[in-house]
Amino acid sequence: MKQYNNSPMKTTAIAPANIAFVKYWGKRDEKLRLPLNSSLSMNLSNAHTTTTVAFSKTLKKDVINAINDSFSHDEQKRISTHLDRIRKLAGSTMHARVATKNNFPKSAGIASSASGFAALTVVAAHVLGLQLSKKELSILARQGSGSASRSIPDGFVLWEKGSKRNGSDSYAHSLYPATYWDIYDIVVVVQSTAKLTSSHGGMKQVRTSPKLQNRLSQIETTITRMKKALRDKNFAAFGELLEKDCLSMHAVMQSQKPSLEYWTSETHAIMDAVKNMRKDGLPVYFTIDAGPNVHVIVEEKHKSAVVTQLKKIKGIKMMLINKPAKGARVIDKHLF
Ligand code: 2P0
Repeated sequence: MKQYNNSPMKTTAIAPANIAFVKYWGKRDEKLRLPLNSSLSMNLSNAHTTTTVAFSKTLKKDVINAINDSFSHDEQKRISTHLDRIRKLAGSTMHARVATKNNFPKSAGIASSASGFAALTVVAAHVLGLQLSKKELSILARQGSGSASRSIPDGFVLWEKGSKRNGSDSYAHSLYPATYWDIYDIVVVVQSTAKLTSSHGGMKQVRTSPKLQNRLSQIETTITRMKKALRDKNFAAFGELLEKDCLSMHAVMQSQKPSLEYWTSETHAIMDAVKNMRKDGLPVYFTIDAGPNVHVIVEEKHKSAVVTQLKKIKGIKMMLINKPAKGARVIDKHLF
């Protein structure tokens, strides 16, 4: 790990959100955000965070500004704590001015912690002159938010759970670049209110689920099969695996104490519509995160037919169409 002497005073980075095809749900170490299982995801082209950071000797504390949005006190603290990790690595005591902006509306229900902490990690490390590898950046981003580790590498990504207690082997790497496969994630937004239980809070209760061990015992096999389906671009095999893993994670959530039930009647209606489209010969699959919105996964050649069918469902607020995207990177268009 080297430090440049003439590091820039101000830097900006952009990072995508991601959708997990094999989900992360549960930690073996809270503080280091080490997961119970490996997970596999795709970066999203139409949902990203841009963050500009400047460090200054004159600032008495971090000044954090969310453009078109606001951060709670706890969110500001979490960002400062993450900056502390990066300052410590760089041997710096300077505070930062931070501006951050999501291109997707908060109401889209897409978690911004993955794109947010990936962008913050890349920009702060760069502006403090740290020369970190993608692996080191992913490990660092993971400590801000687990899923942020997956927004560092490009395209289709595997986050290895690792086995070391210090987390030095729990990081994400790219399986294939964004251009590898023309598949789309149509985020079907049905609800725009903030969720009642955060992922972090929900995961704390994961061990109360009697279904957890069964899920964990299958997950390495699921990942091996999904990697094969990806390698072969076998969309049907890939889709069946991603749907099965989504249902397995939600079975764990629903059987936790207290039970976590994120689905609404609209969620069920979209799941049914996807199954019906399949019956009618359209290859299309769904996955759902810790919320009611449905991610509909389809190959490019069937995208418009699927969008047409989805538009007929009542209660849909909007659709965000994403293809695979590059990971976090420095850009030269600053927010201040
Ligand atoms: C995932 N989720 O794999 C799963 C699916 C939610 C459901 O990763 O506590 O916000 O910051 O490590 O990263 C959300 O987890 O949780 C998540 P923390 P994070 O995408």
